[in-house]
Amino acid sequence: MSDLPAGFVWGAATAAYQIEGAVAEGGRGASVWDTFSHTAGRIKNGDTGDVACDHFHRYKEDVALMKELGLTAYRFSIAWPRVQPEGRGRTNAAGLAFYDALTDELLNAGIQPWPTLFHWDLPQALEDDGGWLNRDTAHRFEDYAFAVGEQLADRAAGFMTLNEPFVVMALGYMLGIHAPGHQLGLAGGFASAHHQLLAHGMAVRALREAGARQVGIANNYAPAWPATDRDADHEAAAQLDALHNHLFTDPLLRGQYPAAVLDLVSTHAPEALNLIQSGDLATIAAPLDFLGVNYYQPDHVTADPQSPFGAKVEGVPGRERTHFGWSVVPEALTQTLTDLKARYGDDCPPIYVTESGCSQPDVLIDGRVRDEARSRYHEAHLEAVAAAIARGADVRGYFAWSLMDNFEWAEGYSQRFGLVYVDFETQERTPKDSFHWLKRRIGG
Ligand code: NCW
Repeated sequence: MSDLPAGFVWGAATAAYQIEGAVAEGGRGASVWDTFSHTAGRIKNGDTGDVACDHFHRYKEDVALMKELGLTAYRFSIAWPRVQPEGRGRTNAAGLAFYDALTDELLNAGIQPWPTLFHWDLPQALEDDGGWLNRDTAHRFEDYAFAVGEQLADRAAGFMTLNEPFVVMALGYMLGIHAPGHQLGLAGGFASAHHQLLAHGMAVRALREAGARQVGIANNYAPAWPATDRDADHEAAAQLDALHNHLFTDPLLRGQYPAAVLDLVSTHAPEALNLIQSGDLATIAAPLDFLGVNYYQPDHVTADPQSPFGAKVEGVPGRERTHFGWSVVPEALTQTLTDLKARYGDDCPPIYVTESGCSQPDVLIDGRVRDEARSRYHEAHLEAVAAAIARGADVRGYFAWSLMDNFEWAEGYSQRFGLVYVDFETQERTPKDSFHWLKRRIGG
């Protein structure tokens, strides 16, 4: 077991729509995920986030579990439609009050609050006006960020603007697997990317104006590994690498889009490039205090001309798989972290692993969940972080995904990622064996 640096942040992460429930309480407006999950055929077993983990009512119990685990930080997201039910204009005092109370509860438990402003639950009212295809959504996000900043900046340890804008683009706007369910190819994909990036830059500005101390983003990264030595697979991997790993980072840290993405868009959707206005990249490149890295598995890539990405991603042969079918490849986390250092050098801010974890086929038997595979997963990925630090990456913390089992988007409740088991019938929480393992690991 390697040592991690002094002051290393030990966290767990969740997201509002995945845990809160109470979708019609406290003046909350509808989000794209309410609409999507209530559309027949979109979510496995017809599940919705209407109740989820009922965290809105049970947050005190959940914070007590975090304290028991020994966390020093908790990453949660704020539901934009709780704060601005119509996505614009008036703020809803009851919505802000919930996050205020959660923040105080965390601080009283000695846990740093790390809020994310957008973890996919766009107000439906904004989607009705085009969502991330509409440049105005970025301006609306700036207003929302300022409102949250005014409320929480005095107490939040680190703000993240967006969670995984790549996944919103890929699954929400290109493949239609996530809300809002669009299949728009590269033209719509790039529009959603540019407007999310612009929203990020504007929100950084707004958060700083409101007094925020540490501001970053939580991006999703995956090293792109060609499945074979064929040239076509190498080319497809390079293209996916640009879309997945560089599109949402080069503009932030270098103030420019990756050349490979510009080439791709100018070939397949040249009109989308007109969305970039002068000054946008300077806004997007607002200095960051940290970079959040969400990591799950590498992209193991085969060329696929049918895909809007030109690539098909499959598991890595010969490797253990999670219940979701994702490959367990800790050394690809080390590579992710050292690749960031190699590409951006001193322009790369300090890194936090803002998500890492696995779903497992957990069962509760006699009050116990024996999820040894999850403990091994986190242990191996913490070792992977230590290896990256030894190679010069400045990694300052690790947030396990997730604190508790929750609504796993298109998979509904069928994929359990938690350190805490949730019985969705009774809402009873049971710490899994991995919870006890992590508690010992944090305790050193
Ligand atoms: S679905 C997803 N997740 C899971 C989710 O629970 C969490 O909210 C997310 O931040 C666990 O962590 C993230 N990620 C989707 C990765 C899919 C990448 C698809 C690439 C298509 C080319």
